[in-house]
Amino acid sequence: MNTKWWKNKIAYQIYPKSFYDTNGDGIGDLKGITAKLDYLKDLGIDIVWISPCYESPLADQGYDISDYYKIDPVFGTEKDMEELIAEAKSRGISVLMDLVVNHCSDEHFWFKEAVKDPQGKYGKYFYIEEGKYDATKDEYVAPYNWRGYFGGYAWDKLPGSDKLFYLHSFHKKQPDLNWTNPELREEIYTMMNWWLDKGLGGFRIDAIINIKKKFPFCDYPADRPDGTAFIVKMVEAEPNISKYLTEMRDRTFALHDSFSVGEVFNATEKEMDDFIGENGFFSSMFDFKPTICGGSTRGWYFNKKLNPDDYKACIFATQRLVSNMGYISNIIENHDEPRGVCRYIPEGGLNNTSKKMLAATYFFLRGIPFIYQGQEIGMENLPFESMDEVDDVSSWDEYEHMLSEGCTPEQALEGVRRFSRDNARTPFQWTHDNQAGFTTGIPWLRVNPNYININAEDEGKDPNSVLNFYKEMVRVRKRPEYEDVFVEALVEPYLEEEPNLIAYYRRGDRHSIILLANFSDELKKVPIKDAIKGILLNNLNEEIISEGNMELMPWQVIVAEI
Ligand code: TEU
Ligand code: CA
Repeated sequence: MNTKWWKNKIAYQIYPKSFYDTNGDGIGDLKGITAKLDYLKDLGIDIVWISPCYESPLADQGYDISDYYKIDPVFGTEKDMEELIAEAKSRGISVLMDLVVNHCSDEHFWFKEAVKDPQGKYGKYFYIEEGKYDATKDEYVAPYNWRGYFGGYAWDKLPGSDKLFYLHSFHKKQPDLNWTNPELREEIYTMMNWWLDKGLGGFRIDAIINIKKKFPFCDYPADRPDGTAFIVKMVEAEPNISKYLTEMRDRTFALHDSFSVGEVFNATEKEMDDFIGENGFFSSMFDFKPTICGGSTRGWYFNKKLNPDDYKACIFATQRLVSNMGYISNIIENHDEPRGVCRYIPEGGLNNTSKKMLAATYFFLRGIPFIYQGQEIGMENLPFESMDEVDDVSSWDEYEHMLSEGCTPEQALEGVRRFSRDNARTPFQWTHDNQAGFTTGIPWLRVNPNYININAEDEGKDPNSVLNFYKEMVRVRKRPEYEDVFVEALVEPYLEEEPNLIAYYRRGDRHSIILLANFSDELKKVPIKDAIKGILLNNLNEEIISEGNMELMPWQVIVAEI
């Protein structure tokens, strides 16, 4: 069974902690999501991915799960989840949960048992190894020099032992699960099917590439003065992940005709087909090319400021690579990234017109468009005033790293302002009332002070708002008679060499379109060879079409039928 029911859908990511709080504790909850389903329906959303809401000590905001079968009380109950799935379904919306199975929490029963008996059944659910004996210190130190995603050694002492270490690619409260163990894999498939049987539409699969490990374990060449090597070097040294992912697909997704979207950073070009081709491991995976672009190993402060041509090169490279082999999922941001409008719109050019332009540019690419909560109202980064306002573990690690690379505290804070994950985690701005209408209490993370101007309620009433532009984009993209062009047709870049212009054709069997986006504050005259049959979308009120040319105003985007 593989009906690809999802290929013409619009998806939306919810970060539950920050979406909508119904009981005044300052933390968003499942009832809050259910309460806002009509808002999502009105926006035209078909698929909702909810970041983790399972039982968790929240060391990494729920990406550390202590019981996969339970909902954390802070978010609600299992019954709330069932209600949410049913209410969504009655509005034609499928719910995806977040599948976090590279690791669990150190407070999970499995890990607690492993600590009690490292040699026993549950010890084999994790990677537990004897440390290296360091004679100068007369103690055991990490067995290998791997550095985790959040900084520091990826190996920590197993509680109660002075010799044994366990592996954690992420936070030390997130021990890696041992995928070589068939018993562990069975547990995971059983759990997935239990949730899928409840009527989930599928899963977003977290950090999945990390389940592959290169054996035998060894040290890797250090890439920081402390002698550590980024753990990704080990992951990338092992080419093969197909055994586990094929098994997972056949034992779970395939049985339910689910939609599955992988968080995959490191797939090579020739692996694309394995991942999202006709018989791929997943239905789709995210395009992270623009996310990764410009990154520096020296830390966020040193990342390149992207210009529109960098962004263009990324999105077109992915479109060429995927072609019609499968469906990529397109994003401008998520809960791990700063707001897309602050990243891809050139400095000084941020306004409602340019926000709409960026939106249309990515939204009409071939693939599944994902909107991250708040993106549709034009939410922006938080202007952090000091590190005291930062909650995220990864931002703290980056901050320290930037200092060690010679940044002043002010420069390191600047890096955090540009890239902190908390930029996208601030509470959703529902209204211009106190705390942006997100909570009646004190929100767990500061509300962006711009909620007075940027909020869903006011934008709903303003025909020229970013929100209403998103609604219009969704309407255009979902017109059933245009499926040949918006779902199937390939993206053909146009005038690719023209600076600050992003333009592409999509030619379907019945309809064809051209998209033109002027990523600059200057007028731009673009030669057009085709007769324009109609304008499907425009972020400004007029279009200037003359003999063989289209004149674009600053930050204008036009989708025209040809
Ligand atoms: O992220 C996986 C990932 O590869 C991270 O390195 C990501 O790039 C990081 O957030 C950068 O700061 C996933 C989740 O999306 C993330 O929220 C979790 O923290 C992580 O897995 C661990 O579960
Ligand atoms: Ca709450």
